[in-house]
Amino acid sequence: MNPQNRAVAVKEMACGLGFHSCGITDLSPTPHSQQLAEWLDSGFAGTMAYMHRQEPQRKEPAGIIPGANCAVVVTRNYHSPDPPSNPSRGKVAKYARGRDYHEALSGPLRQLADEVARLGGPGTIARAFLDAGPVPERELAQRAGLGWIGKNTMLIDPRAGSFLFIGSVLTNADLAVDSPFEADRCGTCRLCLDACPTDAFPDERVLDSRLCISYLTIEHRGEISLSLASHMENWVFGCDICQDVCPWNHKFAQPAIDPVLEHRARLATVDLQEMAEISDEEFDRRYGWTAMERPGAAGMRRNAHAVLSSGR
Ligand code: B12
Ligand code: SF4
Ligand code: SF4
Repeated sequence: MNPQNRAVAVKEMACGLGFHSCGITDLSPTPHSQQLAEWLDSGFAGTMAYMHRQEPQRKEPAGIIPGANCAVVVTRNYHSPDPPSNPSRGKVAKYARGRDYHEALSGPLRQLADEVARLGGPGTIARAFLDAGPVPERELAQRAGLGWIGKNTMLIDPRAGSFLFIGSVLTNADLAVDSPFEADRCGTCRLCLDACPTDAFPDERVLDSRLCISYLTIEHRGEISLSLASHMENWVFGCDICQDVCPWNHKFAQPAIDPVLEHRARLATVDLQEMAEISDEEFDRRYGWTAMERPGAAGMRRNAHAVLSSGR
């Protein structure tokens, strides 16, 4: 099989495994390493120390897996319709309304990696990644032709919007690469920048995590200051505002009907009072299988308290 046919076979497999799109790129150094360095130097990673540790590999992704020189990048739709808003309930970001995505997508991604290894022949390296590890996922997705980086920093697919997970398989298989997605389809729009309730965008395509509700409710340890809590707009886990306002999502995002992600409508919101008082055992029983396990019971009690005490 030649590299073109091999790439077609990989993409067919990705489609059969339920991925929305698949593109292939090489692992040459990122042309945006300066943006990453400036972001880290400005302190915009907050307490996410791993982002500093991973800097060299994110800038030179060929160093992630010795021998791998190519990335098969896939996206998976996780869009989920929002229930009517209710002031007594806290909002959960769309990506977390089902089984923890790291776990849910590890099976299909491993199957894709196995197929890449099979097509590459004996001695082929093929390692799957999703969100964990030093892979500059949005950067590689853009280079693999899957979409552009919006002013809200999200990868946006012109046919599906931005409610997409990004996964990748790093490999040394000989695969034909795709052209990057060069266009910037944001134009003069700046709806996301203006809608952010905490003013977390110091500039277009630059996010100060320390001000982002997603960071505060998921990654941050310790209390959430009252000045930020008062802008949380009932989000208790993650935040979708800068995507919800995006015209590309209004026009093209479709609810994911994906048995692998196991979305449940009841997980879209939580009772704030109940969450503020939930026991560790009850939390594990109800939410232990979801991405809310990352902040855990203590983190989610803190988030609910922050929203309740903010005088919404
Ligand atoms: C750290 C992190 C966060 C942090 C910081 C986010 C940020 N914008 O940097 C916090 C906790 C705030 C966060 C929040 C969310 N995250 Co997050 N996060 C990550 C993680 C682990 C690293 C991101 C990163 O490298 N940040 C550093 C900055 C400097 O990098 P960057 O914004 O990605 O920019 C790079 C490129 O875009 C490029 N670049 C910069 N400017 C330009 C300009 C052009 C023209 C081009 C082409 C490229 C380019 O250079 C940069 C350096 O490589 C990735 C997974 C991964 N392994 O990469 C997930 C990831 C980005 N997160 C994801 C998601 C889903 C979210 C949330 C939507 C979750 C939620 N609902 O609450 C929010 C979205 C908030 C937002 N607007 O970004 C998805 C995004 C999928 C997509 N369609 O883009 C990822 C890819 C995880 C995954 N595998 O699916 N996240
Ligand atoms: S996720 Fe929410 S808080 Fe974070 S940048 Fe987007 S709108 Fe602002
Ligand atoms: S809201 Fe507008 S500026 Fe922001 S990402 Fe979408 S199209 Fe781009």
